[in-house]
Amino acid sequence: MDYTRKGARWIACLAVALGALGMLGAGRAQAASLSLDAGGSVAITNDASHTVYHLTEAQLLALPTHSITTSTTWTGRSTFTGPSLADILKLVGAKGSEIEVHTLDDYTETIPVSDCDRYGVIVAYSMNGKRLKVSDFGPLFLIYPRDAFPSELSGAAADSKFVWQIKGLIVR
Ligand SMILES: Nc1nc2c(c(=O)[nH]1)N[C@H]1C(S)=C(S)[C@@H](COP(=O)(O)O)O[C@H]1N2
Ligand SMILES: [Mo]
Repeated sequence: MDYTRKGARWIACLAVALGALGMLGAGRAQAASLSLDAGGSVAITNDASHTVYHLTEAQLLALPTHSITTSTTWTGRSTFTGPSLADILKLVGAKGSEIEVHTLDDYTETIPVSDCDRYGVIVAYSMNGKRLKVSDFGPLFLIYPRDAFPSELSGAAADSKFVWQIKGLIVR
């Protein structure tokens, strides 16, 4: 018996197995699972302290999808897809005129609810058919039809509305 060769083969097998596990782990870490907390002036809550309604990935994916094809300051002309902000607000029974959008990187931007009607704003979870990674504007990215309203939605002030890494909404 050649124990040295057998040992080497065993180590090679182990390395392949560990490599596969590592890739699985990385894949799962990258796959941005979707969730969104809606708080403030909402009609329904489902958390212990009755302050927010936590939308699960399944709920977000079950909402009708809308697509906006536009360029942004960070991305070339692409098709973004996800539920409309209006449908999310309807689902939680939002009663207010402004929405504070909160992100994983602790950025906050306040947008008027009237943007829903005016621009058909969507909360995108995919770009060109691929789910957005946290490292690439995911898991949720507020998208406005910039190319359709260039004068209103271009420039530094408008850029602040394109909020990525969204984790929650507070209705005011
Ligand atoms: N998640 C997240 N989205 C964000 C921001 C942020 O800090 N975090 N900054 C906003 C603001 S104020 C502007 S002007 C642009 C900034 O884009 P930049 O970081 O490429 O300059 O993105 C907007 N979206
Ligand atoms: Mo900004």
